[in-house]
Amino acid sequence: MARLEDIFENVSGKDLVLLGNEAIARGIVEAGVAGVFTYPGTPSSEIPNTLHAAQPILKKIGYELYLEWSTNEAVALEAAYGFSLLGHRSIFVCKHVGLNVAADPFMTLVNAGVIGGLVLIVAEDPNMHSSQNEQDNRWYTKISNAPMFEPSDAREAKSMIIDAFRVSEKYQVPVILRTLTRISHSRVDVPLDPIIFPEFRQTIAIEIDPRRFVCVPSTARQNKQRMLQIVKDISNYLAESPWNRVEMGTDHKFAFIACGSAYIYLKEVLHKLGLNYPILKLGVSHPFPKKKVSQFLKQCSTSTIVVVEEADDVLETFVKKLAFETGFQNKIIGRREGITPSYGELTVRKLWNGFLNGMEITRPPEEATQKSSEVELIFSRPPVLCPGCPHRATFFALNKAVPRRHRLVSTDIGCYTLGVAPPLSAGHVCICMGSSLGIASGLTHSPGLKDPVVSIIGDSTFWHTGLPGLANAVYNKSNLMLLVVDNSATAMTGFQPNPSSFVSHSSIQSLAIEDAVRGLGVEFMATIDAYNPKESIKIMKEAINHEGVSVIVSKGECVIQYNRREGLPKDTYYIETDRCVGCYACVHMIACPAIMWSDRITTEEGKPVPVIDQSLCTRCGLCKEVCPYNVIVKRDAEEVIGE
Ligand SMILES: Cc1ncc(C[n+]2csc(CCOP(=O)(O)OP(=O)(O)O)c2C)c(N)n1
Repeated sequence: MARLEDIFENVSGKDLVLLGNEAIARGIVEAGVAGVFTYPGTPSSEIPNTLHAAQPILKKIGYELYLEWSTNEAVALEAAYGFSLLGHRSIFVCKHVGLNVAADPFMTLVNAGVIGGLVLIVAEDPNMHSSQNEQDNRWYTKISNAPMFEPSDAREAKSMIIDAFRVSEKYQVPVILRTLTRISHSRVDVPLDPIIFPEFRQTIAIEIDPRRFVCVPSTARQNKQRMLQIVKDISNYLAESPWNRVEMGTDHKFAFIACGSAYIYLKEVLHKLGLNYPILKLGVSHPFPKKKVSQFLKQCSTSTIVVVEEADDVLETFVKKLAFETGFQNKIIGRREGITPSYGELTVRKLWNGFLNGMEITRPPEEATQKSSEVELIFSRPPVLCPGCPHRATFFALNKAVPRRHRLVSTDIGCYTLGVAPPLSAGHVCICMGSSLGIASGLTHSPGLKDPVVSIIGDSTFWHTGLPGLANAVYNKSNLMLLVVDNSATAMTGFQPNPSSFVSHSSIQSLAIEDAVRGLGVEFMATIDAYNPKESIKIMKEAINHEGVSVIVSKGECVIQYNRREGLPKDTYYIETDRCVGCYACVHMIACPAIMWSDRITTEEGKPVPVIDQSLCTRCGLCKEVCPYNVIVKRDAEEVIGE
């Protein structure tokens, strides 16, 4: 792993092995970006995380970088836009669904255009390793007209950033750079280029012309025309872009058009099969490089054209449309012929199989087939709440206060979504960030509702898109109980701060969720300690019986964040196995991963006894609260581990 000092060293010509997102972070600095605006989301989070950690190093070499974790992606994009209006280069970073949140400002600001360069780095997650959906954001280029760069690997991603800014500034449009999980999360050898120091331009010379930037209908009409002209101009400019290049081949039965990481997989499969066909590799996919593609189609007049891309059949659609318009008669194959999968992540193996099926290529020698199946060795490991997670304690109390069978729970996106699994079973519905309150509110007004409605939201999600839902519930007199599970972190994506986390990334005073709740006119509001279930159960029972919106803020810091800062508590918890009767309440009620079966000890009746794995236990003590026979006791950790 490269050290931050090395990643941001003010040198060029040196090679470093970098994580894709580290390379992108370096590329941002090489492009002289002055402002970074983001809301975290896998697989993009390490880009701002790396830059944030590097801020002191950058400061030492005289590079001033403003970085903020905004409350949500729409706000982040708007802030990045505002920052760039004074002529500075700014970057917006999000995961693919983040662009949905930011879509409203995005769609209009593309037409109004930018002054300083503005690049949107949007990271997609095919196969939904850490996401609620799979979506191909290349469609956004079609509906917005924004140009898009599509790197194949981290090296290209880094180099494309500076070019994306050149296009953005030359044509005064925001530009998207599309990355994918495998680009962001794999390590490659990356050459460092010189760092450009942000020029803080004279703000006086910049004119923010209301006739362009205040998007009332008359302005919007002009802006749309402006944008359409820009698309034409960019198409001409990009026709010669070195990012769209042809690699000639020796065989001509097939010819390939590929983009993104699919290009890398294509190269590997061709290599393994010992094939050598021409490839048109597209690095700037929008505006669709018509001239380049029609030239290629002409050159490959005897070939079947194979389109290889990850996610949807976007490129294939455009190539087929162009072929129709230009009268190109040869076969064009891709998704429909099973070359690439219709959902999930593209892999070398899937492409390999696609070739064998869709292109009728003869089965390769045994050795090569074995190599292509290596990827299958990855185990599937479903995520669970960590040992000691405060959300587990809150859901345990909820189950005691409002029985599972007699409630409807609208949950939200964060670590707490994992509480949906039994035995906690804290969730019936979850769609996207911030949706818990809107859905809960709708449920309460739906005729025939019999059970009380509970909504669950995390602290980061509360600020992200929870507030409008809460205002709506209060205003429309919904009868629901909201549990804000406040762990003082945006934990699921790696502990980025949010407005109410007390571990702030700046000297800014954090905001209180309770103040916001009170400000919205909620009549029943209480704060509980997540690790004090007795008190929590009592308050939850009162809240659920309250007519109208009741809000409980359940506070318990994320145990990983806490233990990293403070270390493990001195005392741990221990099951006195000789007194255990084998009721399994600790197992069945909280399902803590640190509690496991002993392979040696049994009760008098011969039932296996649970034990606490001290290497996993974070010493939260919830199991002690749960045990009806008081056989779980607090003891000095050193003594227990020494036994
Ligand atoms: C629109 C959108 N942006 C970002 C994400 C990524 N994301 C998933 S969970 C999460 C963090 C939620 O934090 P919080 O609500 O505090 O819950 P915690 O994980 O701390 O329990 C984020 C940012 C997403 N799924 N959707």
